[in-house]
Amino acid sequence: MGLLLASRLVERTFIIVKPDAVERGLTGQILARLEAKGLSLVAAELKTIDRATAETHYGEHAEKPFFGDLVDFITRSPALLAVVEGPKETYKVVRTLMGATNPIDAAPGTIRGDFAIEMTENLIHGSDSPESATREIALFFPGLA
Ligand code: IDP
Ligand code: MG
Repeated sequence: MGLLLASRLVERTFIIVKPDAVERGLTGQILARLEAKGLSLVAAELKTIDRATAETHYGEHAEKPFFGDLVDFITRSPALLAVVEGPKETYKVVRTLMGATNPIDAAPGTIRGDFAIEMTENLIHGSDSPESATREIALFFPGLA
């Protein structure tokens, strides 16, 4: 009974260890931080994201001036796509570990604060809400949804 109840508290979110991180050999360190925090890997795949999928994933930014550069960047070489889970508010746990979007503003101790220095190359994506997590997991890991 207790175990059954506990299992319902599991929440999943979606991350991308972006091409810059894979190119720089930071994948292991980034995943290690998420695991050390207490999150578990549910699925992971190293692949080059195709343009259409990138445009869907970043659809909220389609009208922004940096959209073309963002799609070029996220599709330029393999990225590590992954689903992680934790006991609650997993998306928020990941966002806290990531740090601010602009690495200039990201606090020391965060992934972006410690390893990145400029936009757009900020190493990691994490879903920004449970709803975004559901949408993004369905886009990248349809078998899990
Ligand atoms: P997030 O990754 O922290 O959720 P978003 O605002 O969703 O940030 O932006 C998505 C990605 O687009 C960022 O991670 C970054 O790579 C890129 N980006 C965001 N704002 C800018 C900008 O003003 N110039 C260039 N790239 C940007
Ligand atoms: Mg975002």
